Amino acid sequence: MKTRREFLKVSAGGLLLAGGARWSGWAGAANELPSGAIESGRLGSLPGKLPLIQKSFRPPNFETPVSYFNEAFTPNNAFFVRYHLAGIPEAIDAAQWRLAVSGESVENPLELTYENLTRDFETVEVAALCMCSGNRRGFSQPHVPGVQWGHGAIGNAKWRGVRLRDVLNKAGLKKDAVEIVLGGADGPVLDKTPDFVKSIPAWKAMDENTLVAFAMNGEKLPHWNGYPARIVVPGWTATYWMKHVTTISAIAQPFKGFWMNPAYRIPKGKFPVIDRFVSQETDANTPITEMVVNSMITSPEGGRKVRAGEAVTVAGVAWDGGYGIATVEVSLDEGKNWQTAQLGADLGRYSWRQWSHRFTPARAGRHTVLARAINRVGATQTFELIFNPAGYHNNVVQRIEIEAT
Ligand SMILES: Nc1nc2c(c(=O)[nH]1)N[C@H]1C(S)=C(S)[C@@H](COP(=O)(O)O)O[C@H]1N2
Ligand SMILES: [Mo]
Repeated sequence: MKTRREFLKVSAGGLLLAGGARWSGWAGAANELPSGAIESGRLGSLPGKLPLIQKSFRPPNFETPVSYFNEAFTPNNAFFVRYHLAGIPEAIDAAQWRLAVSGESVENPLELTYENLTRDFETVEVAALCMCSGNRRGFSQPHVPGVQWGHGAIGNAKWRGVRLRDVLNKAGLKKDAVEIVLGGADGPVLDKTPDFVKSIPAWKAMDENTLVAFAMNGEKLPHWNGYPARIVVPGWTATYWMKHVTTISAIAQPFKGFWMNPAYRIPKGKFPVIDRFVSQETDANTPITEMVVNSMITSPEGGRKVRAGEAVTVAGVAWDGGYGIATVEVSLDEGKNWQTAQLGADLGRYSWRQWSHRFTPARAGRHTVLARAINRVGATQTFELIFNPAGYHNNVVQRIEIEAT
């Protein structure tokens, strides 16, 4: 089998941009976050992407300006980008790419070409939200280390690919498989840095919605979102959604690696999550699994001026780990009374759900709008941050202020 270095050219600096980075200046008011955060941030761009809010350049971490979330599906060229390591192939030739399926818990190790992957299995499509575990980490109080994400380390897309289950079955998955280990084509620049390798429980890998995806919103995956193929784990935070996936390995014991432990852990019992990752649990903590119920106000932008006596539409999106959104409620009086918002089309239980609410500010002055989602298993958002050292699962109720004149 070829090593990944043989078929992937890795640029020494990690990222290679002709002529260097292109700065597009500073984000203006149009990119202000709805919570009124001071988070305007610098816009930067990656080849093939529109200007996005740049959190770091090496490795590339870019978030999507909230205005794009007024669309049900996030455009590929505005979709956020998150990498841990700077050794990212500058381009991958799908004809040279191989996906190795191996491990002690498969009967027949396989190596798939791009053609095998796209032609030898049934193709399916799932609408699913891809959200970084650390989305909104920048709002953590006290501050915690890590990429200081605002609201934009999230995006909704239609993922097309094949079921990971079908690929594993083709390799003859054995009953003793406990975890499926996923590796990608990017790697560390320094030998000391642990390679980004993740595992998921065998049961989640065998879920019919877990995919090896090769298309996103009807197009090939953008390079920065995992071309030519990535893992899609609907309902679970994106840390498991391995990009440029090259290895899938089934093992009969828990996988030990830095990115599974100590990284990506949450304290046990603090969050209302149902999915467990039992083989990785310790007495104190557990790997992050599904997303908690959450929502975001996407328009109008905070601080907007409106006319007293004229109707305004507040809109946004709501999501959870796949149980489905039951209701979104809006409060115009700091949470004393709540009105039911109108829900948009149900695009599938792993997609986010759009919502909107029309109201008329009767008097001039400041109006505060709060929004909260409730899912079909009765979970809702919190008003106080549930603090945790990595800044995960921030589902604090969002608010915007509107000035009526
Ligand atoms: N190969 C590879 N896959 C990866 C990562 C990475 O660093 N390398 N980061 C993961 C994390 S933490 C996130 S949030 C998502 C981000 O997906 P995106 O860059 O397509 O938005 O990719 C996941 N898959
Ligand atoms: Mo992430």
